Order: sequence, then structure tokens, then C-alpha cells
Amino acid sequence: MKFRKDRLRSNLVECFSFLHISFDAGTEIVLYLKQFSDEMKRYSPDISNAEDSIRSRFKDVTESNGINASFSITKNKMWISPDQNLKASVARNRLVSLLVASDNIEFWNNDNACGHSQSTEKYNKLVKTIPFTSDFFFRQLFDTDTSTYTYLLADLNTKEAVIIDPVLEQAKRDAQLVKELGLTLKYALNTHMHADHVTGTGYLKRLLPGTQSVIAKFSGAKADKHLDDNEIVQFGRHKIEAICTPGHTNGCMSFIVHEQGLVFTGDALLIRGCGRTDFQEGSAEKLYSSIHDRIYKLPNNFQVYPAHDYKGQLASTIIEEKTYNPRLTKDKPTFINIMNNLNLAKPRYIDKAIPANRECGLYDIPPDA
Ligand SMILES: N[C@@H](CCC(=O)N[C@@H](CS)C(=O)NCC(=O)O)C(=O)O
Ligand SMILES: [Fe+2]
Repeated sequence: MKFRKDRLRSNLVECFSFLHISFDAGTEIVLYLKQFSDEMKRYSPDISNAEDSIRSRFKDVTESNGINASFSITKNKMWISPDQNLKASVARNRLVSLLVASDNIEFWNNDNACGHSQSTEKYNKLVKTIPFTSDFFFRQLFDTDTSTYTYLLADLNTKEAVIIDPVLEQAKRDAQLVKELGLTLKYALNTHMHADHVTGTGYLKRLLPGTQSVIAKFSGAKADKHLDDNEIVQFGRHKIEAICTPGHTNGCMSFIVHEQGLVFTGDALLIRGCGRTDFQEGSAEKLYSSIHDRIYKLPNNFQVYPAHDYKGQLASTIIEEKTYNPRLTKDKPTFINIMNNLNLAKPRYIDKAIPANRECGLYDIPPDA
């Protein structure tokens, strides 16, 4: 059963009170099913068995996302007890964000708003993002020459780390940071085969032996590990889901850390912009679908971390981009027209970067490693 869409509650906390979920002592969450389903029926009168749907869907969503929670259902209440290590606030945000993200439970508001741009106008864009769990490490790094962001993520208990989109010229800096923090670099991931800089992957493999290079199967680049759509990459207990978001290149992927409410969008979705589609296997049409059908299906409060920013912006959220991205608030034909008429100069390092990145950076790396 599909509930109708509610973009009314983009703010997770608001959404939460709307759902009438509240806490008992400890980590227990009580979902007041009766009130919730009454509320649902108010917005969506055709729902007959709202309670059953909510119960079964909630269970599916938590189980398929690896949340250990026990359920007990009384007449009007569903008691959800997440595993003991989960703080109540984290559990609440996580469950609600998963619920909101799920395909089959969508909410509906009374103004019938469902389209991309017009409906978002009414939302609260200032969303509460999901707090990181206490065992999650996140660091954003920057290469000023190519305006590239690199991200270091780690499990603070096991010390296993991954790096996303490292840059050759910054590999020594990144390796030093990994060592100083006492981390072990498991994977160097690339969101795509970059055209504007040489990846630091190959050099990091030398500087930090044991590191494995990772890129999309469809990238056409060599690597130790090739990712398929929806494949999971694990470091410690943390998980990244890789999803295909082609358009800038065929092999572009976005990396999602569901639990922390993060998505690394590479050069698919940039802050108030997007990757160009005029070289490699660029396709404005594919990019439009990747963003609308994949990235925008994430919860509104997920934080967006791109591979580049040329204006000093560090991060965004799904709802901000849905609302303010000047290209992606346009309809598809207009978007395609914009993208096909950007007339950008080719990236300065393209002739060096593409052959090097096809070897995942192992080509011509500095001899002093
Ligand atoms: N001026 C930069 C341009 C880099 C560039 O074209 N970057 C690509 C990503 S590989 C892009 O999509 N840029 C989006 C934009 O410039 O709006 C350079 O020469 O490196
Ligand atoms: Fe790129």
C-alpha cells in the first residue's frame, strides 16, 4: 500500500511530532499507532488499513537497514526498542528518516503538493540534520588548486577508515592525517573517473600499504574493487551504500551513509549546481534522472557533500537543493537545454587526469613514495 506524499514535514522533528512518536524511559520508542493512523486518514482518506501497513512497513524498513529493534504491538501502540547502544535521539532520528525515505510510506499534505519545485516552496528548508553516532569519524578536506573535496570517514572503535575522492597532490597530507589519527585506511573510493585532477588513490596505496582502490564497475577504470549499484562498502561497523548516479560520467556513483544521514554526490549533484555533461560520457538526461530519481529520494534532511565546490560552499542538504538548485528546480527539457549550452572551457588537467585515473592513479605517480 502506498500512502500519498507529504512534503509538509520535511523537518524531521516536526515530522516526528506529526507521527506522535514519543519516548518512554530509556531507549524505548512508542509509536501511537491509533493517533498516527487517524492523522494519516485525515490527510489521505482512502487509507483503510493504515495501522497494519504502518506496522509491517516499519518493521521492513528497520530490518532492511540493519537496525536491531524489537517490536511489541498493543492495540494502539507499537513499542520499538532499538539495540541498547543506540541513543534514544539517534534511534528516533534514524527510524523516522528511514520511514520517510521508504518508498511505500509517503506522506501527504492537504495542499496536494507533489511536484518538484512548486511543492518545495512551502517547506521549511532549515532542517535538523541527523547527529553522527559517537563512533563515527568524519573529516572534510580540500584541494585548493582543483577545488576538490576529499572525505575521510572512520569507525572510531575499530579504527578502520575510508577516503573518498583523494587528490594526488594531497596524498601525503591525507596519509599523514590517517597515521596521526591512528587509523587504518581500508579503501580509497572514487565517486567517478575524474577529468580535472589525478586521483590520490594510487599514491595512497603506496603510502599506506593495504589500502584497496574502489570505483564503479561502469567507470571503465582499473581498481582493486569494482562497485555495482546498491553495493555496500563496510569499514568497521559502518556501511556505505554505493548507488549509480550517471550523467556527468557513466560510472558516477553517490555514496550514502544512511545511519549518519550523509550522501557524497561526487560530480552528480553539486551545491546549487551539478557536474557538467559535455565530456566523457556526459548526458544531461541521465543526470536529471539520477538526481531526481535516486538522490532526491533520500530524506530531506540528509546532508549533501559533493566532490567540488568553486565558491567556498562546504555542504548542503537534500531539501536545500530541491528548493534552491537553480538547474534542478527546472523541468527536464529546460535542464537539458541549460546543460547543453554551458560552453565551459575544458578542465586544465583533463589530458593528464583521464589516462592516469583510468589506471586508478597508478600511472606516473611520484617516484618518492
Ligand atoms: N576550471 C576547472 C573546471 C573543472 C570542471 O570542469 N569540473 C567539472 C567536474 S570534473 C564540472 O563539472 N564542473 C562544474 C562546473 O564548473 O560548474 C578546471 O579547469 O579544473
Ligand atoms: Fe568530474
